[in-house]
Order: sequence, then structure tokens, then C-alpha cells
Amino acid sequence: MGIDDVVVTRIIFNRFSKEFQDYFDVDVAIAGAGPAGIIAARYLAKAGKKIVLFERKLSIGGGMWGGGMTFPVIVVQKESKHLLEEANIKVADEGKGYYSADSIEAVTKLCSFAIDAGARFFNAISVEDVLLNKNKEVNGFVINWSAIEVAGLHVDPLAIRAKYCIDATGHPAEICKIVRKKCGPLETKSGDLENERSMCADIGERAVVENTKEVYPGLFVAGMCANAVYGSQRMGPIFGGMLLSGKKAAELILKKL
Ligand code: 48F
Repeated sequence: MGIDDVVVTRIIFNRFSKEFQDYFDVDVAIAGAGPAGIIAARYLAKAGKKIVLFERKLSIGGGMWGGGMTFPVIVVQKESKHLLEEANIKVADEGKGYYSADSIEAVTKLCSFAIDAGARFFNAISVEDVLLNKNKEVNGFVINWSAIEVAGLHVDPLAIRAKYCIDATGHPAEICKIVRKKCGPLETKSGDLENERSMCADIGERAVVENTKEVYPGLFVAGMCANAVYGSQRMGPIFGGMLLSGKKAAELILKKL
């Protein structure tokens, strides 16, 4: 059988158009496919909610691929190791409550774990703004191709609606920055982003879970973004807090949906 290149083009265009439309109106939209966003997507989808996750890069996984300083190993603590084990990721007991995993195995299995639960990822798409409802609550995302963003082309974006949104963009807390600038004060002490502090995993890992909350009506924070917004410590390649934060964001939203 010969292969017709235009048939290939048609299959790709038709399938993408059909599937993309299905995610214009969802229960929860997530910006950023790092560990926190992936786990949030997994637990929301598992509960039967319609979830879409937009990732700026081609690859899903954020800062998890590189382990620590590109050594492809991550560390988690006892309280969170079950979140890796649930995804069938091999976890080594390093003693004293520390566990390690291969970072590549962790990213790939967490990702398929979320997809198998029903979460939908779209890569190479950046969230560049939020959509507001008439009450000026966050009610979706404004998106554009990352290639348009990188090229600096003046092309208007499109919008998708979501009952709730999660900023899981990691250290830069990009969606919260936009909301603070364009929508008004955040639910922080100062109303502003209080900025991430220098490394102390002992404080940061606990804080990232505590700081996982609704930061503006309709918008939740998860993962490192939560510490960047609430002014808590960063941590190194210890990922338990990111996973627990993603799960907490899902649980908080499920109570509201
Ligand atoms: O940075 P990232 O992995 O965030 P996280 O889930 O985990 C943090 C850890 O990786 C690490 C750490 C562990 O102790 O501190 O840093 O909180 O993933 C964030 C993802 O969001 C994407 C970005 O490319 C990355 O994959 N992203 C950032 N801004 C946008 C975005 C945006 N505006 N639109 C879409 N994706």
C-alpha cells in the first residue's frame, strides 16, 4: 500500500481539531505539567472530572527530568512515597525516611498515570492570561502556541473556560503574576506575590502543602508556585511536597465542584 502524505496531514489536522474542541469547556484547567500539575490532573481525572493541562514545552515533566544537577534521581520522604508507588514507580529505601527514584521513570510513569485516569495534556501551548466571568472570578485560561510566544509575533490568543484553574507553573508563578497585575490583590498577607525564599527543604516541603490553596477566586496554586506566592523556602530535588501539593489542590477543588 502506498502512503499519501496528504492523508497523513488530514488525519493529524482532523483528529487534533476534533479533540481540541472537546476541551474548550472543562471542570479544571491546569497551567504547567511539572510534578504538581500532573498529580493534580491525575486525582481530578480519577474523580471523573474533565481536566485539561497546558504545557509550554514539548515535554511534560517540568523540573523532574533533571533530578538534582542533572543526576537523574529524585528523593521523596516517607509521607509521599505512596504517590510514586501508586504509579508503579520503583522506590528505593535510603533509610531514615528518605526514598529515591529514577527521575525518568518517575516522569514517564506519572504522566501515563494521569493520562490513563483521563487527564488531557496539550503541549507547546502557553497560558498567557486568564479568562474572567462577570463577577471577575478566574473562569478559564487564555492560550496561545508557545512558538508564537517565542517568535514574539502579534497574534491574538484564544480562550477556554474552566470552573477552576490551577497555577502549577513552578518557580515563576506566571499565572499569579498576571492575575496580580491585571485582576487585583491575591489572598496573601500583602496582596502581592511574596516571593520564594532561599533553600531549606525542611521548611519548604511542609510549607508547599500548607500554601496550596485558592489564591484568587477561581484560581488555586500548587507546587513550587505556592511557595513563590506565599513567600516560603525553595527546596532541591526532593519532590514529596510537590506531589502532596498537587494532590491537595485536587482535593480542595473536588470539594467545590
Ligand atoms: O517547574 P515545575 O516542575 O513545577 P512544580 O510542579 O515542581 C517544581 C520542581 O520541578 C522543582 C522543585 C522541587 O523541589 O522545586 O523545581 O511546582 O513545572 C512547571 C511547568 O510549567 C510550565 C513549565 O514549562 C514547566 O514544565 N509552564 C511555566 N509557565 C507556563 C507553563 C505557562 N505560562 N503556560 C504553560 N506552561
